[in-house]
Amino acid sequence: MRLIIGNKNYSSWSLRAWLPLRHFGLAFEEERVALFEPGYKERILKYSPAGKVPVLIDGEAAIWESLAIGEYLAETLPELEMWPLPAAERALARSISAEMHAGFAQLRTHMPMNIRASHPGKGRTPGVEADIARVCALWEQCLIGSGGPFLFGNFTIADAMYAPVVSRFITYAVDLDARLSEYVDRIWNLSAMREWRAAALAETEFIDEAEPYR
Ligand SMILES: N[C@@H](CCC(=O)N[C@@H](CS)C(=O)NCC(=O)O)C(=O)O
Repeated sequence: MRLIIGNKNYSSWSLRAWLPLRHFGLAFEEERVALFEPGYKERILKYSPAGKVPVLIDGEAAIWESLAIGEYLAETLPELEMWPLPAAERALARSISAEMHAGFAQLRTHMPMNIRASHPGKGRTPGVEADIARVCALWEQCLIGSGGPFLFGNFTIADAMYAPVVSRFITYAVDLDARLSEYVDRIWNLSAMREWRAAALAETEFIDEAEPYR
């Protein structure tokens, strides 16, 4: 498999696809396309007519959209149990993953993922506060329901979908109760997440559109 991704510092959608591949120890090559650099769009369009990253290539198949990539991995590698097994939990995991994929626009706009940066307290508009409250409520619901340590017990695609929110909560220093802050630490310190973060810190590109605060 080959995964086409963007800058590790900024590309939250790329992280959502990359994290399960690495966390579950799957063999894949990665191709990093530095977004908004000359020729970047043509490089992505070679793989996907949607022109966005991530894109997963597996033989003849090209899969784009982070959640569709997660679904493809879960379906082709069922033994890895990337979704919870009980149908009701699986439905909840898919619901919150779809909610992330389609929503939280305020959080995504005003608190963009930026692993290298530290912006405590920035971007806290009323809409962002509402998005943060919703994320916290659904994390609490899942962690209490499953008993942890991840949203559905073991690490699933749902955790991957929220990993960039974990990163945002750290960059923008969002206060959390003890249960949620333990969850944030757990995701942040996964070995796959550490690897992604180290690569992000080594990047040097500065994308103006993703940097409202410097
Ligand atoms: N809904 C898509 C979003 C993909 C997306 O917006 N990717 C951004 C990078 S994080 C991108 O490719 N931006 C470059 C562009 O829009 O030209 C997914 O889940 O994969």
